[in-house]
Amino acid sequence: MDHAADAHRTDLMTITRHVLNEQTKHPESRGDFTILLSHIVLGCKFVCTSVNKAGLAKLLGLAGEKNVQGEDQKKLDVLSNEVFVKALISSGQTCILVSEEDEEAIFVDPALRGKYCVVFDPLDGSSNIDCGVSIGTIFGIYMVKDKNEVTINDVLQSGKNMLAAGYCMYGSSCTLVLSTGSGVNGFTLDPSLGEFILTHPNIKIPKKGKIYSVNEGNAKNWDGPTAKFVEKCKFPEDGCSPKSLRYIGSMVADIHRTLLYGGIFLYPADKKSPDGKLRVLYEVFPMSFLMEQAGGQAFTGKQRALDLVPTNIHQRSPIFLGSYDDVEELKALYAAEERNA
Ligand code: AFP
Repeated sequence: MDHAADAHRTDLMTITRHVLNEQTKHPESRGDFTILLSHIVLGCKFVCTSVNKAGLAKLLGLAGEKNVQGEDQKKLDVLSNEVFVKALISSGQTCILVSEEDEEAIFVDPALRGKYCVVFDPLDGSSNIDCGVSIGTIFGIYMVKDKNEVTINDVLQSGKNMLAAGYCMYGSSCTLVLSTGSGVNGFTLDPSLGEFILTHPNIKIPKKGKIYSVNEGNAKNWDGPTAKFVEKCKFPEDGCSPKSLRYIGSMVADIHRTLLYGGIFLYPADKKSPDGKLRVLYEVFPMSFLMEQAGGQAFTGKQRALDLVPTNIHQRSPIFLGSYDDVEELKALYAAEERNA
């Protein structure tokens, strides 16, 4: 019997145990973050279960449609939003919530307020639900200075002020990837235990990758540097092999692959959408935070993504993120264009 392997199998590092271990590095902390995270984890487990049985439970389809009992059906993204909003408020640790699903920010009732702001997309990639492609929840966490005097500016901060960020991917397995600012760790849900177990400790993105990931259908509207970069991926000038193209169209799944295998994910500006498509607060920032924590880079075409300061909660930005060297190559093309302008 391999006792070492057996000890490893039976010494389960759950996400809560991991965060409590991290907490011991901050003697001043009182466990508030651990409580908040356990409520986020609960939301992820609920959404995971709902995604898995969506077809059976007839959760698919448009919000407002009636099911066979004549009851109003909630679309999965609407349901997921409700679950996260309620889980976050009931944690007693939040003061402002910004969700992709809600036009306005939610200011938590003062009696239930804590010191954290959570920005999130409860079910990103929802156009993929009906065909069973991986989708996910994305979240970022800020802390307010004074929970009794919160304003919208507490969330309109640059991404580098985030305390933590993560995503949960609902795919062939349910994987939660988290950074609290000291590296990136991945946890997989063990459905029999109902616990997320550390399966991907200290994720580091390869320095250079062999994959590029972009919606090439938009190519006719790209700017010069993006078009040149993608051309170089296909027809490298340095004798290297061309890169492979992989694009799922579900940011969580595309970023998860990029983190693990390396490469670059691009959602550039184009002539039709000068600000790109992806939202700064709950798509660009959390993924950029994770990418930097894993040793990669995130760039908007003009600046480091985490240096952006959004002026509205649903603002969009172009984004390029992935392996350090690949993003560096793209940055050089933008710099060259600026020099020649
Ligand atoms: P949906 O939530 O509408 O499916 O959009 C998904 C998404 O916000 C992000 O997850 C993808 O990376 C991106 O949009 C895909 O956009 P395109 O369909 O324009 O390629």
